[in-house]
Amino acid sequence: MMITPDTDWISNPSPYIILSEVKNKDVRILEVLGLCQQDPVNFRRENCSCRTRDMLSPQGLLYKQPSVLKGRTNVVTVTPWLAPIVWEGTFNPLIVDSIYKPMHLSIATTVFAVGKYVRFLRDFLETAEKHFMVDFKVHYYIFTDRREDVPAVVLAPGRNVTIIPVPGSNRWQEISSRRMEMIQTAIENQIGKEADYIFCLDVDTKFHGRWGAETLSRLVATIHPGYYEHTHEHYPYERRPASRAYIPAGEGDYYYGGATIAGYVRDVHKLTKYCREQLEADAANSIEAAWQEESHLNRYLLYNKPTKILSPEYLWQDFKAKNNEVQIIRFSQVNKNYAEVRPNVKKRK
Ligand code: UD2
Repeated sequence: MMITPDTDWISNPSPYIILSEVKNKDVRILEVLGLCQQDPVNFRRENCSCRTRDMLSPQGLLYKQPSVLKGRTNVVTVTPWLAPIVWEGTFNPLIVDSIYKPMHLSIATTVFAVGKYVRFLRDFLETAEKHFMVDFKVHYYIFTDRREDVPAVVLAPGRNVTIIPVPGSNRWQEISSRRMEMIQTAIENQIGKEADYIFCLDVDTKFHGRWGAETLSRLVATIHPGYYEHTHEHYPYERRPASRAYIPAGEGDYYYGGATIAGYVRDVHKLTKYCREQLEADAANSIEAAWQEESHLNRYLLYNKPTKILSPEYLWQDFKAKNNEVQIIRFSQVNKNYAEVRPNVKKRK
């Protein structure tokens, strides 16, 4: 059975790699073997190949020897399901870059700038060019209803922008939630054919420090800066059983922010599709989860554990004072006048 030049899929079945490569009869054999699932998106083989790449590090690279005994002690750096939690001091950028930069990965980055939020785009893009996935091919997908207000920002070679027109809305909750559906559709139409990884980011933000390949993984979530010191009974989970985002008391890991979701394109596609379906099911029952798509995201991630978690260094809020755990703020939500920028107002968390 001729399937793929590498055999990693056997130990780590990856149906999307297989589907695009094999002839119909091989797909049938794989279905019988339980290795093949149908998916609406025809992901190219090379889009998914990142998982099978070797972690090659060049000979002669000199760096501080990693220790088995010494490391960060004032924060937890691994989850109970053994996913890393990325903090300053847990990775060596030199090693990470030496492994990932030669892979020539394509990184899709979605950002929504609808209505007055278009004003945040310039700072977002300019600071991203300084700090975000520097030296990688980054394709920004800007979803906006104000194409004419998208600023011209000089991008480094290999980086480009596509503007995707979207309708406005008079409810900010709808704009924020609808991102799930629109990202899902954009992956199916375009991003799935182009990118290895995808980052979905809030626009009312700025980068302040390195955000590099240490953030790459299959399914990446970020701990919300407002709740990392709290236990789950204090999380703003959706607590009404009538909502599809419901999380019963007693359950919970971390509270994840809706501002940064990332991973392999196919895994983020699965997540956005799930959230979109749950949002629609809630809407059909005239219910809106406490924090819209973020509530559905938190439910999804409770039962579909992320493979890597970004610490609050990767999602801070400008109004919060820096503290001992957070040695560097890499990405932060700017202070905004909610009453002024939103078409309708709701108190922030
Ligand atoms: C939180 C989340 C956000 C989202 C929201 C709940 C963090 C730090 N932020 O932020 O990701 O989950 O709760 O729905 O975790 N937008 C527009 N135009 C608008 C309104 C929103 O373009 O009029 C877009 C924009 O990209 C913005 C994003 O939607 O960054 C989220 O909206 P927000 O920043 O107003 O939501 P916020 O601050 O409550």
